[in-house]
Amino acid sequence: MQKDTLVFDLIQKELQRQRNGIELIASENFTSLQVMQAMGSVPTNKYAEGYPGKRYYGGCEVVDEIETLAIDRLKQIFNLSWANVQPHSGAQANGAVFLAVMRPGDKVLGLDLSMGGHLTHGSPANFSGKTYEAHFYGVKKETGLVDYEQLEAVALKEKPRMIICGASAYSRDWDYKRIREVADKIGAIVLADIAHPAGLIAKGLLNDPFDHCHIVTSTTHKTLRGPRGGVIMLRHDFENPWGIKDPKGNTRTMSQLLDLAVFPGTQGGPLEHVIAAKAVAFGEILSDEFAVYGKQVIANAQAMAKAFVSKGYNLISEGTDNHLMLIDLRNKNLTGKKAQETLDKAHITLNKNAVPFDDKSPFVTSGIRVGVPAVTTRGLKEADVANIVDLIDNVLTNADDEKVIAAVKDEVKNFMQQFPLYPELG
Ligand code: DSN
Repeated sequence: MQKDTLVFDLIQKELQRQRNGIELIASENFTSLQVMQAMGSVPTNKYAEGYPGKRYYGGCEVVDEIETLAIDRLKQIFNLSWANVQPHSGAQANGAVFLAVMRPGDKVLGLDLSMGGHLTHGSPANFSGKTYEAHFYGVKKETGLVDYEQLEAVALKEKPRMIICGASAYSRDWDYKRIREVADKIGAIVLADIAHPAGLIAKGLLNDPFDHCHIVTSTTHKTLRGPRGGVIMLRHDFENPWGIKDPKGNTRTMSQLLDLAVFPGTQGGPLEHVIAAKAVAFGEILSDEFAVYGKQVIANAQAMAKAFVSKGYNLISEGTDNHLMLIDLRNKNLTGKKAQETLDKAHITLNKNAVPFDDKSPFVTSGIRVGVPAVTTRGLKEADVANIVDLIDNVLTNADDEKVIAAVKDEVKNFMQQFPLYPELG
């Protein structure tokens, strides 16, 4: 068959875009070449509904080994008793947790999307807000920090079956112990969605949620630097508090409920080529090199935050503990939309983002979210990210000057040539 040049030319074009630009979307990263090679490999041809040793198809002996390796490595990273590596995404992982823990109409309590939360934590636009009764906590206006008093007050009033912690746009660490104490007062399950900071938690650089939160989910492609996908994890398995039994009358444990909720509950055949790539990424995370990466992510984020503050940018919570920062642009007379679009022209990629108590719509927003996992993978250090802040500031203070923007675009391309991306791909 002829090579599909139309598609492969576009893939080549995307490689050049990634090489020539500065990638600051907080949820993106660059996988290793071997993670990508595993993704583009023959397990994609295999149907394997079920779990290792218990499949609905023949010929699963090799993918059983692949999936078992991925599970074992993930268990080693986070010191787990059980893990499911089949969720196709973080949203699928959260969907399966809802199915395992909640019944339609049950109450859930999550961080409000407009305060940094996630769609799957109860947003009315998402299955989680349509199927369940969602309640929210936020951040404090004065500090930008999670309002744990509000969380507790809403939890005690509404008595949700599940409390979710975790965020998409929150730059500070979480007090998981405190959330569990609230949950224990009302018998709620705590789900920690660590999709954003998982790679930093993996190396002990942020608080560990696993002893306090009953269930933990994550994506695998953000700070974990693996293929796009999701996982569900338990450090401690436990009997389901609702006494749900199997047909033989045995009480199902939470791990069994979660396995059933992924397959057959919400997914069919697992993507074994992606699971192979997850196994590769998990192997990389177990290395000492990954700890060096994690520390550099935090050092870069802090250097970048400091550089923004020195140029008069208003950071929510005035800084960061993790890999990202959220910037309120109202004192710069810019919307998030305008900033994103203008920076895009200079090949600096980030996303507009609502800031807490935003007065603009989610399509416009007053802020931008900036993250460093991808540029850190490319080898940038503190001085380099401070230089990026200079470039961003130049674009944003000359947002209607096409000449300045074009000059910055050239500077960006030259600057990033010092940090080769996938040189093996030619
Ligand atoms: N889209 C992800 C992010 O950018 O944070 C969340 O799902």
